[in-house]
Amino acid sequence: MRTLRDAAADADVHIGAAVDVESLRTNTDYRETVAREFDAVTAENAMKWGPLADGESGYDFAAADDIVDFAARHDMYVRGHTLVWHRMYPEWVRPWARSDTEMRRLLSDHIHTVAGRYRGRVDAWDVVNEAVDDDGGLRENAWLNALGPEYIDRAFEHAAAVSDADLFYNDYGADGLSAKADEVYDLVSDLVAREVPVDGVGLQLHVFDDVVPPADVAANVERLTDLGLDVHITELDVGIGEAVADRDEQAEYYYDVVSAAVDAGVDTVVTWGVDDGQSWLPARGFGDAPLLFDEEFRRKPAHGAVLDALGE
Ligand code: 9MR
Repeated sequence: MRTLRDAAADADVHIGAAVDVESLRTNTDYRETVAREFDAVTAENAMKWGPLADGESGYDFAAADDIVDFAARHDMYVRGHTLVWHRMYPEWVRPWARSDTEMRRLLSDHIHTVAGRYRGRVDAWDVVNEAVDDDGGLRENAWLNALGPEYIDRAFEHAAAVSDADLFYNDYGADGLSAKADEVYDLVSDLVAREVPVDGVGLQLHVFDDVVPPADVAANVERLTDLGLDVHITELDVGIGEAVADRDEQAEYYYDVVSAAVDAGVDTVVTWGVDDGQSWLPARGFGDAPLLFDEEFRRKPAHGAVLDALGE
């Protein structure tokens, strides 16, 4: 039976999933599904600073290494997620108790350590994640407080110094045409104009309260690629509930949005999880069964829809 990865190879794009390291280690169905169907992975949590360095005793790369090794064994493209984020950094960072100079050094050390370790093994990094505030402007966070807006430049420069991966800015709510999408566009245009080493933009595309019109996604992708940037869909999921009513409508939307994105120039599409049994969306009350496989790892209509979208 034709797999997503077969279709992606023919279309010369990558199709990926965010993976959970425990499931990869312990669940055979999960592991076999990922290896068979996808040719790209993102660590759903294992490469975030918190999970990498929770204790005071330094970094523990066991989980992240397992994912990268799995990807290498199965000849997969790896998206690293994420170096700089306002959430999920270790408690010991304690930004409020540090000088601006210490924060500057921490940012540099962290990026050198992690992006440096995976040089040659991670193909794309989400260097900065979710830096734009939902109400406009840059989001208030520890890095903005300590370094000002230039923390974004520094993050990309540090990553470029130690990594040969493509370097991405990644955000949510900036997928189609919206005020926030305009802010992200302005942010990355400015980075490009100032020759900050950014290579791409990740559009997360979590869909749950309202569908994002596929034509708007295409228009946004086109204006970003016109800047010379690569565009990935990085965290696709479509919750059943408010946005789509059932599995058939869900499949239809997956088809429309993946076709539109790929036609507009997206070369990597990653779903935020593998099976409906494990997804952040239902857990947060944001819609049900959002992925391509059900909790028994059976293919859903959405799987066929993505297969068709890639096949054209
Ligand atoms: O899916 C992730 C969930 O397991 C974590 O608890 C959460 C907090 O770290 O992050 C979720 O992933 C987020 C991603 O890293 C960034 N974009 C939004 C994703 C969903 O919240």
